Amino acid sequence: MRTQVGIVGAGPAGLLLSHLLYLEGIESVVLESRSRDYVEARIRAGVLEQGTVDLLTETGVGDRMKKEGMVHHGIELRFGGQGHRIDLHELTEGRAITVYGQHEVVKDLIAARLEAGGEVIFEAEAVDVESLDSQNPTVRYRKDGEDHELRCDFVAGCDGFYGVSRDSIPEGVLTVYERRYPFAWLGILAETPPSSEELIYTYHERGFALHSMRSPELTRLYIQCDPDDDIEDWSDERIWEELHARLATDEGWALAEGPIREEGRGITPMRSYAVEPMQYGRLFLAGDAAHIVTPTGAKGMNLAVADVRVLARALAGFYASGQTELLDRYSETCMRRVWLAQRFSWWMTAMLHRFDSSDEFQHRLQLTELDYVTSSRSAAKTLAENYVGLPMDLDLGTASTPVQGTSA
Ligand code: RFL
Ligand code: PHB
Repeated sequence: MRTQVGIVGAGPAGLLLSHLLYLEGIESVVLESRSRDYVEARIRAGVLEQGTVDLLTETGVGDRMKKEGMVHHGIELRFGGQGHRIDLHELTEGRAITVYGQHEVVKDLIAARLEAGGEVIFEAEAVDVESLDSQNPTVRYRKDGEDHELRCDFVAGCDGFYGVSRDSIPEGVLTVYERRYPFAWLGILAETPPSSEELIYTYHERGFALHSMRSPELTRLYIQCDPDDDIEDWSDERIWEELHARLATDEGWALAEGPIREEGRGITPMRSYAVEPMQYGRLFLAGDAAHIVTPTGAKGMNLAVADVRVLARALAGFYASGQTELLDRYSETCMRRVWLAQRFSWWMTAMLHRFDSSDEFQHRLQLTELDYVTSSRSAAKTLAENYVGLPMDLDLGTASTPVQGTSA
């Protein structure tokens, strides 16, 4: 089989890339190791930046998101038994975030691709990407117990952190940047209406907790736990007890309980990771295949979207004129946003998690950081402009383009 762009992975990065290329008249084939049902049910991210929402809307895949997504104009930071609202809307001249599950975005993109006659091959596991420095890179994959080859002009490695694309790059090419943290997140999805209209990020002596949501009937909750914890050791009672303790306020705020669904229950280790460059020959890495940010800044999926936006534009430039200028700058262009997101995610993580419970100095510093960020307008503005997402025109310029851009 032959196509112009072979895409490995049908997560947000791979599917959106295929959709954007289609709009540019460029053919692609998406290979996905899992089934359609599996990827459409996988509970992951929930917060879409303004720029992500705008892109999905402008490219015709935002109808359901507009109806079912929940627009949020603020978030709460909770510590010392008190809540403090960060007014994202007011601090960023009218920008906002939208709470809409990643699997819903995935469903919408799959539907759009299939409706347009696009090729998404499920249960097709890429095993290798070859001939990357030739004009005809090839993805070898297995489907129904048989070996197949997909020959392409370019390959997009959108196969997430555990995919095969990154490992196909010869040793010594990539510089790896990594940081691991001494904690993880335990996440649950509970069948109960959210107890607050907005997201609540809590710092507590017992550790971080996050109140989020998926719909008016479903609450998404996370607690900091030990990375070596076994999910079996976390009974429903223990999870609720910890959530109540960490999210409690002096005013007696009440957290509604509900049955915990099995889907979405899990422990995710915290990690920051990036490789550079995001390209080797005719292979381009995008999304989690190239970088992982800690989820505290809600940036992972949004970065995946920003990467493929840059890649689609660069590929469109190549097919229109034969020029490789934008493709050559792909990694450099993406890495600026990646590092800005790494910095913000790391900062949010450092401010909101309990590191060493015996380190009182650290604890007081974190409380002071929270005090500052919730009482200084400039500090709150810094948080807000990063949280709603740095402007998309960041990816058009050079390293000197201001991060506080003009696009609203
Ligand atoms: P994905 O979504 O992992 O998709 C990769 C796809 O590739 C497939 N695959 C292969 N296919 C073929 N052959 C192979 N050999 C393959 N190997 C893998 C996989 O099955 C999969 O379908 O990567 P992508 O597209 O780069 O998207 C990235 C996002 O999924 C990720 O960054 C976010 O989920 C991170 N994240 C969050 N991001 C946000 O923007 N906002 C949030 O609120 C947010 N919260 C989160 C998160 C991630 C979390 N976890 C579970 C890691 C909360 C959590 C708890
Ligand atoms: C989520 O709703 O899954 C979510 C929200 C905010 C985060 C991370 C995850 O920072």
